[in-house]
Amino acid sequence: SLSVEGQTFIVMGVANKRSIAWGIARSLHDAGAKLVFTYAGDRMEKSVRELAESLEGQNADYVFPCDITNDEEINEAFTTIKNKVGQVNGIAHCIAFARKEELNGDYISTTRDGFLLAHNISSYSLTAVVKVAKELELFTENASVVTLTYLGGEKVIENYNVMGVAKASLEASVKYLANDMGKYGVRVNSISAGPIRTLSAKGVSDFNSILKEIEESAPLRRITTQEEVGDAAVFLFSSMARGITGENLHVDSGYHVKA
Ligand code: 0WD
Repeated sequence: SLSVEGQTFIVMGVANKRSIAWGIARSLHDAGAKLVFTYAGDRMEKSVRELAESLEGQNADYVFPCDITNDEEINEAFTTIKNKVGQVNGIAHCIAFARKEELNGDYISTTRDGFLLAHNISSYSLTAVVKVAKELELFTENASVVTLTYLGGEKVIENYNVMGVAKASLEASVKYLANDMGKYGVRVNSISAGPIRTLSAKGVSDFNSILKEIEESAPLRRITTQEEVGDAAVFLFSSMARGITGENLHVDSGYHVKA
C-alpha cells in the first residue's frame, strides 16, 4: 500500500521552511512516518530543530549534524541514528551546492575548484551516504533512497552550468547505486523537480525568467510546489513503488516534454 505509517526516514538537507526537503518531511509526516533530520553546520541547527518541533508527535531530538563532505561525520551521524532510533526505511537526500559565481554566464569558465566542489557536495554525497548506510546496516529490508535532481542535468539550461554537470553525475550515480543495492532489496531513485523558489535557487541567475517560462509553457501551466515533490517522494518510498529503481521521476508540471 501507499502507507509509510510507522516507518522511519532520514531527511537530509532541510535549510528552512521553503526547502524541498521540508516538503518531503511534511508529506512523510502527514502519512504517519517518523522522521530523523540531519543538517550541515551549526548555522542550520536552530531552524531545523524548530521545524522538527512544529510537527505534531515528531521527536524533536531526532536532529543530528551531518556535513556530507566529511565521511567521518556521516559515519558518526548514522551510527548515532542507528543506536538511538534504529534501522531506517529510507533516506531523502536533498543536498546540493555550487558557487554563485559559477551559476551564470558561460559554463566554460568553471574553475577546477568550483567543479570539484559542486560534484563533491551535489553528487558524490549520495554515494557516500548510501555506502555508509549499507556498511552500518542502517537500511531495513525494502528500504529506499530518494535524491533530487533537475532538468539541467539532462539538457543545457542557461546559467545552471556546473550544477547541471553535477546533476548528470548524480543521475548516473542513481543508476549505478540502484544496481549495487538491488541485491539487498534497497531501491534508489531520483525526482527531477521543476524550479522552486528556495534558498539554493537564489544562487541561480535569472531564476524569475525560468519560473515565468514554466508558467507559460509547461503542460500544467503552473510552478511545481514542495508539496507535489513531497507527495511523489512518499510514493517512491512506499511499497506501491516496489518495482521501481534506478528511475528519474519528473515532478515538474510536465515541462521536460517540451523542446
Ligand atoms: O528549483 C529548485 N529549488 C530545485 C532544487 C529544482 C530541482 C532540484 N533541486 C534540488 C537541489 O539541487 C538540491 O539537490 O533539490 C535539492 C534541495 O534544494 P532546495 O530545497 O532547493 O534548497 P535549500 O533549501 O537551500 O537546501 C539545500 C541544502 C543546503 O542549504 P544551504 O542553503 O545551506 O546551501 O543542502 C544542504 C544545506 O542544508 N547542504 C548540505 N548538507 C550537508 N552537507 C551541505 C553539506 N556540505 N551543503 C549544502
